[in-house]
Amino acid sequence: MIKDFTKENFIQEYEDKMVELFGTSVEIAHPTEQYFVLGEIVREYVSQHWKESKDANHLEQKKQIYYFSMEFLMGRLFTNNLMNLGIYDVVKDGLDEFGVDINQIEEMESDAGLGNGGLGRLAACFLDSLASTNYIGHGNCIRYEYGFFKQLIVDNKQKEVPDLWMKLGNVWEVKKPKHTVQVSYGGKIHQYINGNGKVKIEVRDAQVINAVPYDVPIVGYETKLTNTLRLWSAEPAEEGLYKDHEQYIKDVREICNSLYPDDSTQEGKLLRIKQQYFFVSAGVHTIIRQHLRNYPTLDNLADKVAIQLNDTHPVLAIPELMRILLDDYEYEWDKAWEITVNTMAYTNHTVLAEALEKWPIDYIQGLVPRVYMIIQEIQKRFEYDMQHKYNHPDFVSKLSILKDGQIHMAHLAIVGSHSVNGVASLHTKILIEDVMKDFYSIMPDKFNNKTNGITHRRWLMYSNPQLTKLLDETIGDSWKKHPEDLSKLMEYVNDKEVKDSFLQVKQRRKEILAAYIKKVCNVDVDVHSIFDVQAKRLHAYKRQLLNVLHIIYLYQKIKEDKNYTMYPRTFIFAAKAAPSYVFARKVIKLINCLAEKINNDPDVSKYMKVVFIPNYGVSIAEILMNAADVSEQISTAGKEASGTGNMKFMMNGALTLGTLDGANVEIAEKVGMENTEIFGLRAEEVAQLKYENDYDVWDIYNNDPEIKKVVDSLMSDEFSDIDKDFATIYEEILNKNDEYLVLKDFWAYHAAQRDVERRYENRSEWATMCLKNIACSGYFSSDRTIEEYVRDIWHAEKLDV
Ligand code: HBZ
Repeated sequence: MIKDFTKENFIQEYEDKMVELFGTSVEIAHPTEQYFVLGEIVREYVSQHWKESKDANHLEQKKQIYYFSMEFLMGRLFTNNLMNLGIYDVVKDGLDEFGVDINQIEEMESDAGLGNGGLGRLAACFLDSLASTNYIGHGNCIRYEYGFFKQLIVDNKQKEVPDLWMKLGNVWEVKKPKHTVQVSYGGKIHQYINGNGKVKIEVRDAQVINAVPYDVPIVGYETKLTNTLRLWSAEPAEEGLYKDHEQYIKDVREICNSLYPDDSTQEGKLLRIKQQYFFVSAGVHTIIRQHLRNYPTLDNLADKVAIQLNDTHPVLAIPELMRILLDDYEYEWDKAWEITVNTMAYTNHTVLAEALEKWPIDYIQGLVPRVYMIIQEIQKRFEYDMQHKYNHPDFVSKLSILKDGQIHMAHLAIVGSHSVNGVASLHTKILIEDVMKDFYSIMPDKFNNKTNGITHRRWLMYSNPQLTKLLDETIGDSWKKHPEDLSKLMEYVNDKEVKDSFLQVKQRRKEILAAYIKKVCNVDVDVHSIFDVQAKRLHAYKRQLLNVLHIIYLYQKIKEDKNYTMYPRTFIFAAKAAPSYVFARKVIKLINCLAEKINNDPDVSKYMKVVFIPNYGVSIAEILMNAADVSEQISTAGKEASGTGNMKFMMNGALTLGTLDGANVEIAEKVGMENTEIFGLRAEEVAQLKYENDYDVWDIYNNDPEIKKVVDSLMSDEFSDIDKDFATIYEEILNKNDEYLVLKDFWAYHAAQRDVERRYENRSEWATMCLKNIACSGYFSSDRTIEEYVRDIWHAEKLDV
């Protein structure tokens, strides 16, 4: 709680600020004015902490952690910041006095949607946990003008429109022009011998672009420590304007225009690399500048700085740091390499071959020629070393960074970092035993697991105040600082009163979600039905299709058999598809078509409704996850690196209906298999099937009339006015031999769904099971994950502000 932040002081300040900024009085101010005034006041308070944090940081000279990520899916910051500062209630009461509803102000804020999905949200959770556990952790990213697209559903199809997240400005950011750095592209390499007889390398005639930082304060929970998320924006540099200034301005503009411009084309790829180099180069420059302000040398950089690379997107940081050490600070290669490797650590988030980044050599060479020279040198030395040690050309070639005209970014990341981690234990096992086994065999010590986590503050305390209250009343509030204390709830899992209260809380959350569904989808859902939620990016391996085909199966059953009954269920989906991903878009259309058909058919809609909530993002997740009874985590085993949605559902008392994939494995371990609904092939079985080529989808299709009927419905006009509208999906299953084993797992999934119904009917046991899930979810707080990164990789110390 901030000293002197009383209701009276707040009211006075609010009135004064309103006059100062807008020359109006609170009573007649527009909601946007209310929003800005409140933002301004809160930012001023935060700034005081920010300053004190920077002072303390400067004085203590603790190790600095930098999280380099092309994405930070922050969501809204208002509630989070007010709550973390401990001033939410004072502000709410103060606003009440003016007749201003705090919720209305909260709703004004746009989600900072600077990310695609799990990887970006993980970065945001990590920032919250770093500050809340008292570590200095800076985020480094791009200030995208437009975040991830806004999804509309028009004629049952996904339509993308730009996400104007900054249309009202961004109350949290502070522009810091004095910390501008320059980033160079292209140019010609020039080598010469300097006065000391040393070979010097310079890039001449490069295109220079200014990188201007915007800093966003990251407020920790019940601590003064306030960290910084630095978002880089591109601006023209004076000297860049001298030739072809129109083209130059265009080049500058496009860098920060939007998140992941389509990279299926050459221009898309080039732009993507430009973006990556932009924030990485700016970030590394700043780190060096900052370090040299505190120390006379860069020799101790790795002792004082840890850079975590969130997937391969920021991996150019490795050759960039080398470049600066070699060219600007005249380090010898070996010393520069030692510093670089000891500073860098890499997190992998996928085992899907198509998602592992590879860039054409000539693109990188053209865009950043000196960086490319360094990558070549890294490759040459690494190859020499390996050849020397193993004398096995085939083996060495498998490890190559440069291969087939491409740069394998993951290989560069592994070679250039001292730590490589997966994000759940199964995922790390697959990296070690399969995807990266050759690297593991020669550098086993680098590899480690860091199971993901989520901030229990945003995902439980703030988004589910009803459950928070129940927990506080039952087990006290130590879990807020020490999430592992949620385990105290184990004592109450059979307590009738607690169970009833939990069911009431869940009911309330379902009503809140139902009201939202009514508002945005105009569908009435039964709050006594089972809320079954699948919310995540749309991708074949996540198998939304399995869920959808099962709904078609139920639909057909109900239609053909008058006696077929089932426990009422609301199937809720939320997902964005990559704009160029044809199959994923079709699945979205299929879900929406099914919803239309089913919800309007009285025979069927008495048993089930289907809802597709558009524009899934952080704010929607905040009302969706905690209203779920069933959490669908049904990826093909071995494909989902971790998942983090699964943890949010669990923490809010939903049953995981899932395969043994990603972090589901650890969820099942912690809470016990009997408190989950696990089904389907295991990762080893999937691997075995593929390895032995022992699966033929046509066997199932031809011999199982019920499945055939479901699949054939995709080729009829049953769910769409357009004939064979879903042929793409049909072909995806049958012509690609059911790559993600949807049909193979179909009956196991159906049996699991039947079992869910059976269990749900026993309300008392269901409540016990949900409470056990909550009690065992403390492990999945990102506070725990951060402590593990600190212990094993970063070796940083806490800062006392
Ligand atoms: O990272 C996700 C994983 O799929 C998920 O299992 C895991 O829980 C999460 C956090 O570790 N991966 C992503 O979100 N990946 C991307 O969004 C991505 C974005 C651009 C790319 C590749 C992947 O070029």
